[in-house]
Amino acid sequence: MEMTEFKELRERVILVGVQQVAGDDTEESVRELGELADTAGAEVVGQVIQRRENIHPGTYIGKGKIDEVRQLMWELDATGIICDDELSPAQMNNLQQELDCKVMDRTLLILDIFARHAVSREGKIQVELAQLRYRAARLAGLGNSLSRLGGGIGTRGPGEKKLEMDRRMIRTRISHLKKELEEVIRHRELIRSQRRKTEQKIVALVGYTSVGKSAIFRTLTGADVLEDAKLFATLDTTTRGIRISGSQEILLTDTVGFIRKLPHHLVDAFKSTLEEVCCADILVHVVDSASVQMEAQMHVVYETLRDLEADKKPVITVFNKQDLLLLEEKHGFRDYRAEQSISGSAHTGEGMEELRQAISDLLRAQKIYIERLYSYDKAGLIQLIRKKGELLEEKYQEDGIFVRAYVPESIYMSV
Ligand SMILES: Nc1nc2c(ncn2[C@@H]2O[C@H](COP(=O)(O)OP(=O)(O)OP(=O)(O)O)[C@@H](O)[C@H]2O)c(=O)[nH]1
Ligand SMILES: [Mg+2]
Repeated sequence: MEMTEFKELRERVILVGVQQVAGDDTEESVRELGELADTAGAEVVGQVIQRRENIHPGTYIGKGKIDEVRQLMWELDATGIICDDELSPAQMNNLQQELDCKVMDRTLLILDIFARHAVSREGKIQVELAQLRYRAARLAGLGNSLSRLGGGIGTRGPGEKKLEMDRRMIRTRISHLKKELEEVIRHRELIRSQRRKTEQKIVALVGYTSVGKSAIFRTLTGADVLEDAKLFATLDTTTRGIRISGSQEILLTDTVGFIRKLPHHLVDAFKSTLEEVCCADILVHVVDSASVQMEAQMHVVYETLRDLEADKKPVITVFNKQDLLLLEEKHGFRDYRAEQSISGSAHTGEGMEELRQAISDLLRAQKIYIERLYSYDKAGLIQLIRKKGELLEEKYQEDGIFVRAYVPESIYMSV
């Protein structure tokens, strides 16, 4: 089937969720789904949450609820629904038949947002692959659903490219993308091994989405990375070398925000963008201290870090957005899982110097302090210290060069 250009109508959607346990986080999850829909450019016109013990295997929600949704769609003039969990191909098909409208789910929505935010070649390939796999499994139901509006959520590929719908084309495209991905990964490995040789320390900013990681990255680097109120503004890790204090240099890397209920095959697809987290020496956990969901979000972050097997790394937690708090709310922010807690604001700059200092101190703790006198014919060793360690002082004396420095363990024995 050929996709032609359509003018994009603003979709009017109803959110549909299932609460399996009373008092669980379904409501918060559906609220977040609404934000995701907004990020994807749709208008949320209503919401339906069904309490039932199990998700209906055939239609996601029960028969009675379907009737209720159908009625609501009509009343609110909605163009589609978005379910808060990933629908099976059968559920998508059945709902589509029952409701005769565009049926979407959380995964389709997240993929759509990812598609528009992916920046790097690798990010784009990963997103397109995930989209095509999702699509290939649901071609029948999804095909009807997507042709209904001609465009909108679910039809956008990386770089606003329209997606093709034909099964055979999908297969060819997938195998092509896989080859390209291998190539990109090989290249990245190369760069990474070079980076390891120079012993540069890597500090990664992690945290829930929209907490201000990119804002802090910007403040620390002066770099122009995308900072956006929309969810998932950062899809690819961005890495910059910065001087953290004195002659101490680090690679600072910004990462994509974590989120609850990120579908598992997506976690896999995007692990590569989070690999920076796995090879980091220090994690800076950014928290939105103005959010009522702060604790829950921190929990999701630590769970995700455990999934990534990065939960043993030293953490500095920054309680960001302090500027949004009233004076009496600014008290005792402390994360007991972290080496250090800092209250700050990327916007006012509060706490940023403290953060630099904390990173610097932690890195120093991982290095060994030396005070030595080198004869002039050993000057080459000082060059090595300068390159791999942190030279604090060098004094040219009659009897040689006096050096104070922090050196990494790897060269401690040889200098
Ligand atoms: N008031 C206030 N707003 C902030 C602060 N830091 C970030 N923001 C705002 O919070 C929103 C999200 O900031 P980002 O830096 O894009 O958040 P992020 O954590 O990088 O988000 P993702 O990349 O989507 O994971 C933006 O609208 C920022 O302007 C802060 O210290 N104070
Ligand atoms: Mg960001």
